[in-house]
Amino acid sequence: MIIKSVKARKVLNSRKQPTIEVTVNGKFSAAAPSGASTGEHEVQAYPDDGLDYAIRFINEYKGFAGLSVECLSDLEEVEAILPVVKGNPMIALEFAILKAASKNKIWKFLNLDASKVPMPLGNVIGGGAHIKSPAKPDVQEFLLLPDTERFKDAKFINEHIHKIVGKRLKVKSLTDEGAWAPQLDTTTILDTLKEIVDKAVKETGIKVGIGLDVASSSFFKNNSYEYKNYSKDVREKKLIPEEQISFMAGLAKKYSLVYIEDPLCEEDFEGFKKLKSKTSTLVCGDDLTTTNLERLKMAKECINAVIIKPNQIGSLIQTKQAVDFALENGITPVISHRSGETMDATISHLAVAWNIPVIKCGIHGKERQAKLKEVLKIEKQIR
Ligand code: 2PG
Ligand code: MG
Repeated sequence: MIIKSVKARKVLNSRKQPTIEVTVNGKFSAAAPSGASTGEHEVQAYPDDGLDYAIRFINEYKGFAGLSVECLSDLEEVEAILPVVKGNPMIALEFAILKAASKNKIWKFLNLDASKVPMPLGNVIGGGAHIKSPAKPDVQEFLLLPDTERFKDAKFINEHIHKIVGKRLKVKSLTDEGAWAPQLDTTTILDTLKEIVDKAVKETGIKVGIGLDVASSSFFKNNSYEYKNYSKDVREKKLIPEEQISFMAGLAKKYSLVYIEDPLCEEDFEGFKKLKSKTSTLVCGDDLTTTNLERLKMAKECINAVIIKPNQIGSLIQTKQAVDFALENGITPVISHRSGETMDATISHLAVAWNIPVIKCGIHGKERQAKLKEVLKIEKQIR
């Protein structure tokens, strides 16, 4: 595919915040998502001069026309010309180029032999940085991870449990990612969720486990984890790192958690390692690793799963390197949406093309459904 034209413009994401959309060759468009609980080590989302500058730069740049893109590594040339618009603009641009090069079949363009679709890790209840209520849960996300043969069944069970949880908790408000936002503490939520999940598994015969994204850096202050909604009886509680590790290991055991993301703060590699040795659940880095190969290398012995968010590193080439490193080292890569999302479903294609076994993309809301439905569509093309 030869690039003929590239146009950028401002659009709104699911949080109604401005983001960048790039269109290549007139009809292949992609937009970048953005996070609320961003890691310290993520690349800057926009250049110092801001989103408008990045849009102007892309629109005025004359060097795209004539570039040929036949495989992923051809994007190296694009990344080399545009170091000034790293972060979100680069990701929107690279996604749009891949769409144009593949005529919207990115998975096939990147990997003709792809044969597996990922399992959806879906957010059913949330708190933390994703809502504003005072009595919100400290933990940012309570997640569901099915284990099924067909994606259809996995999508179904997540949506089924999401509906039951809404009715049971009698909440109307949702987090940015379409998860229920009750005013409850972590263990009360886990008690209820476990009961609902166990019943649903029994009734449907579909396997699904509970996970957490603790996003603990957001409440780690002065060397302790400052809970504001610790348990039914104790509101405020400070845990030092050793206590946080025991608390997390205890939750993993009591609720048979299958996945814990960012249980410790983003600098505590040793803490992750200790927790990993105490539990058989997936211990996942997100703010810890920020899709950065160097940090992933540092975390190699400390985690057995890693979040992959292309806009954390602002380069698809480097994103792929992180995925490959994870796969080669027995670390489960989990490709992920951001809390501020768009209708773009490129991550669904990357999951399939790059053999990523899990996609974290929410359950409820049109931006989350767009990604789930895209996986369903790809599953039909593969089988
Ligand atoms: C996370 C993400 C997505 P954000 O922490 O994993 O769920 O949140 O996009 O706000 O960083
Ligand atoms: Mg996270």
